[in-house]
Amino acid sequence: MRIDVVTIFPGYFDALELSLMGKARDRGLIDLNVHDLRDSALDKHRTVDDTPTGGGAGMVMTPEPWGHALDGILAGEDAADPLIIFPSPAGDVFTQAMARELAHESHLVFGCGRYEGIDQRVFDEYAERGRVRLVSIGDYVLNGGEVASIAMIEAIGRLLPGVVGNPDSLVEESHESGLLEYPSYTKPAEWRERRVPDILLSGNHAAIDKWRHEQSVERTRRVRPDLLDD
Ligand code: JCK
Repeated sequence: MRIDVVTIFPGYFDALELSLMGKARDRGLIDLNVHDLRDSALDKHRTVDDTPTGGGAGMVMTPEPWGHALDGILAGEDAADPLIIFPSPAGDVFTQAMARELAHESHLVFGCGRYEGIDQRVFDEYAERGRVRLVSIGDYVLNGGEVASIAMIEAIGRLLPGVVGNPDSLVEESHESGLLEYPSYTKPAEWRERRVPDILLSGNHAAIDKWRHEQSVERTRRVRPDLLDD
């Protein structure tokens, strides 16, 4: 999968070089390209924002640098191939189901806004020329699209075949209980007078599976009853 990111803060994406994504990249599974939007600015001050037309607080990202940056990334691409994702508080909410869909894409482009957001005509232009989605990672306010893009890239990246070290963990997930995870334990069997539940030391795998399922259901009922509604 090819991933392009357009941002005024390329340094945020250094986090993706670490661990999981670094491996995926080394193995040629993810081709991540981070572009500094300011390199597409027209003036010597590399300006990317201006006052909101019609008035109001804050600044809005101007369309010209976005047009230049995105045209460069999309040059020579079939318009149907890349999917441009703009993280936005006004977007569809990102879910595991959406991550699974996006993991089938061959080329994702993340456009990271800042300030009060991006001039509407940028979305309109690229939606007319190809595929565009506005996506939110949840109902809280961030300062820009970078952290949202990193969360989405990590969630999508770990679903690509060969990315996660232990494929069993994805097989388990793919059973898709829709439940929260059961509590996990490792060695030692006793720590600060806290024992690992006896059942997990019993060697009875049917009983362990049943116990874990019950723990998942109980935890979901307590913390996220909305997940049990369907
Ligand atoms: C992209 C700029 C900052 C902050 C105005 C929004 C009522 C507009 C996001 N889950 C998420 N939360 N925030 C973002 C996100 C924030 C962004 C940008 C994504 C670009 N900002 C900003 C406040 C507003 N308010 C609610 C008015 C922009 C995602 N994904």
